[in-house]
Amino acid sequence: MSEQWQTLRDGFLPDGFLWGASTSPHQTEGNNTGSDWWRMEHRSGGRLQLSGDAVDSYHRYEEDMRLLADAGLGAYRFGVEWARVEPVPGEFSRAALAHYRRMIDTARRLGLEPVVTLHHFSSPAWFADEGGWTGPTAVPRFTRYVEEVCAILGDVAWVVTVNEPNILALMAGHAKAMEEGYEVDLGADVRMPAPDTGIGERLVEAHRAAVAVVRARTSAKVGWSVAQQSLVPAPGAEAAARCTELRYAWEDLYHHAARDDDFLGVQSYTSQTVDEHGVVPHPEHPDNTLTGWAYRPDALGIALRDAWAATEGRVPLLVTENGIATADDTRRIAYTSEALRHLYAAVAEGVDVRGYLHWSALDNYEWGHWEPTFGLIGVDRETFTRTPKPSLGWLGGVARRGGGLVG
Ligand code: IFM
Repeated sequence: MSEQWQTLRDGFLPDGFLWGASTSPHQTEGNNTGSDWWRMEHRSGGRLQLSGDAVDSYHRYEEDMRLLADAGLGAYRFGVEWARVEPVPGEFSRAALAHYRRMIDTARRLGLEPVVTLHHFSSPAWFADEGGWTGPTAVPRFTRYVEEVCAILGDVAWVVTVNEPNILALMAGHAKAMEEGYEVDLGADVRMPAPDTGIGERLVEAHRAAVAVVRARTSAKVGWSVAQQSLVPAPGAEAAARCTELRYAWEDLYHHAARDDDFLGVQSYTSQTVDEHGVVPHPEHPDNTLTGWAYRPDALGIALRDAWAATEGRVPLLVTENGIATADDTRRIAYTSEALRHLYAAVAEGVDVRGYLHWSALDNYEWGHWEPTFGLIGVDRETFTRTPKPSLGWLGGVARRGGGLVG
């Protein structure tokens, strides 16, 4: 790809383009003891590593934010943890809400635009006991929680209702299958079944209810964020037909539901081929990342174009996650600069992209595992000392140059 993006022309990216990084509560806060994920970790018989203290961001969020701001970034995406806000059905914790309000205020004071996620994979354990996303109370329970959180979101500009509803649908499907006694293998080397569209439709219902509440009670732009698969058909009509079918279950169901939203969050890591049998597992390759995914920085360009087409070019896109699990920070910089080149190429074609939030601000708990490290900042899990990696300074420099890739 050409070097034309090293210095960007003024006005190439929209005014107010957000440059930042993302986290989620369960992966960083620590001791999320009331959540379904905490319980699942402890019941997994060692299959899942424990989140424990995570990286103690519940107490150290100011330090995390300051590192991002000092590096030159201007936005921080973080989440509100439902299990803390509503520890018992119908009982809301004023102290937990005040905590998240302090996070919003701290971000603003440090010059970071807060992007707030209302649900990022984890739910209260009691919600799981009521049947979770497939149970009868899912939509009213979630809506009620969102109403309470809106009390602290009045001046927040960006709200994500549900993080990766397509992966949440997949997880809810797996949880149901496990309850019914089936073995579930989530490895990168297996042919994954597509998310259950019935569960997806339930999540669409919850999202729509949440959007209505957020719009009625705040001035925020509201949307949700989809885990883009960047599926590409293998040659042949059968593979093309299968790809269209799978694209619906994996992402278009969620894109179509976003057509009237204020923005759509795009989350991209890799791309996969679809053949007539389904999504082809990532082939073994020395370049594969620590999550076993193929090294595909070009996936971001595919993801942005797919999301733009599926929302009929009428919903602005915000990259709410993009990154790589690697222990080699030089690789993180290489991956991210290549991904940004693909983002710029999509913008040059007319795709409306409003920001880039890297996953992740910190090395954190990768849903059952600690080994895949996505962070711009390393964390010593004994002392919780934060060590910024060169990639943090590099991305901050890109932000300061308005997207220019070279200093
Ligand atoms: O860590 C996750 C995040 O919680 C959701 N999107 C993908 C990331 C990397 O797997």
